[in-house]
Amino acid sequence: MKIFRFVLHIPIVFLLFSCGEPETKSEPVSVEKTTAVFPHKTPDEKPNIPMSAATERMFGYPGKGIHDNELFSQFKYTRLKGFDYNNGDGTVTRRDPSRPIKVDGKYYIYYTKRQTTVPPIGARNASKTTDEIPSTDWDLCDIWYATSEDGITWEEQDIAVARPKKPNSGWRSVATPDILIWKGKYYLYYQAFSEPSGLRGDWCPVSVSYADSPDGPWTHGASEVIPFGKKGEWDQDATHDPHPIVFKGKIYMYYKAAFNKWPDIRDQYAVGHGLVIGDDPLGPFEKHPLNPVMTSGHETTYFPFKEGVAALTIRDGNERETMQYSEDGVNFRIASSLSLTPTAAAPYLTDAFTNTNYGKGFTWGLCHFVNAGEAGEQHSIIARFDCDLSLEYDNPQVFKKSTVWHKPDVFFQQGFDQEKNNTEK
Ligand code: AAL
Repeated sequence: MKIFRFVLHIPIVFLLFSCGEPETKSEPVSVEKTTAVFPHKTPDEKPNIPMSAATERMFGYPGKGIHDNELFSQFKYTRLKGFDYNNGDGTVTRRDPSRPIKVDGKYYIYYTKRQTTVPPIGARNASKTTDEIPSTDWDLCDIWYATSEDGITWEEQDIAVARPKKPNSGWRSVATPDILIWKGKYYLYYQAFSEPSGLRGDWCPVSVSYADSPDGPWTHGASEVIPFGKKGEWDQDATHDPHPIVFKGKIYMYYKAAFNKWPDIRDQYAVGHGLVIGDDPLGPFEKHPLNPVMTSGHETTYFPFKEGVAALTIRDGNERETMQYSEDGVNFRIASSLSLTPTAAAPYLTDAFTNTNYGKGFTWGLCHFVNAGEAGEQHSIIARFDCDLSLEYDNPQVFKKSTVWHKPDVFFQQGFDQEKNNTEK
């Protein structure tokens, strides 16, 4: 480690004046004072000098600044072609895409699709739903799939996993799928609702279906593959966003649970991510004793990165809008702070399931926008994002800039009703 020591020779001249006395000039006294000031050129390694907490932290990130931080990127968005949304009237939604996989030169994605006669009436009105009227945007859904040659123009294929017959788990809705490739077979994990979302909360277990081909047919493999927590535990009634990767020869499946929420303390809503580990895709999976392993974020986005696992942590919690990294897939630390992050990000990864010991990251993926409708949040669309979170790609001019300037309108859209809020602050 380089040691930076700056010895300042400070010549201090004492001028003595005394009234009435003949003016005398003292000899200049040279006082040698040893001090250390942070240098103008950022050192490659942490200097051995006293530093403030913020300066110390500078040396804990994967780069000295965002320009050389492989876990920092801006995000650029592109509308997808090929999906019809019935003129945005709220009766068709596509959301929560799986990570794309590439098989025989074609990308495949799986996603939640709702096609209902009316838009959702909201979680709070869940008791008023029928077999035709959805509560939330992800109520009364099936899992569909689409393929693409370029990741921009998609061709919707068919239902991959349909709602099973009542009373099987998922009869009300199947949603929020993600994929695993394990020993040549394909596994889809998804939320299986047996009641309208919102009735007791966003209550659902996770099911898995498997197939020999990405085109299916899919066979139901198991229900409740991620065990709920016991009553009183953080994940007592929600296991959302199942998100498997292969790490250290095992299936590491991250999932989300919202706690502090229904029915009584909604306003203190918190999100945690847990980890279950297994070596059979149909289970059993064992919960990590340190769960939740992440206490910010929303939908799960985890990927093998270098020797460890990185996570894109959006939306909720004190550490929202950050990229995080851990050597062990369990103990995450902030690697960078982000803006305009993709919601429900599903990156295209070439090494999510290869048991790599040096993850490479990604340059694009899919995400969703939940407020695509003109009049509110009645339907979602899937979109594409591009970024530079890959060890094999560098485009600092586009992706490593610290600021993206938005037009004033973007800010004014977040209006503040001065009258309604009675401006006295
Ligand atoms: C999301 C996900 C889960 C929730 C709902 C649908 O985007 O976190 O899937 O249940 O919202």
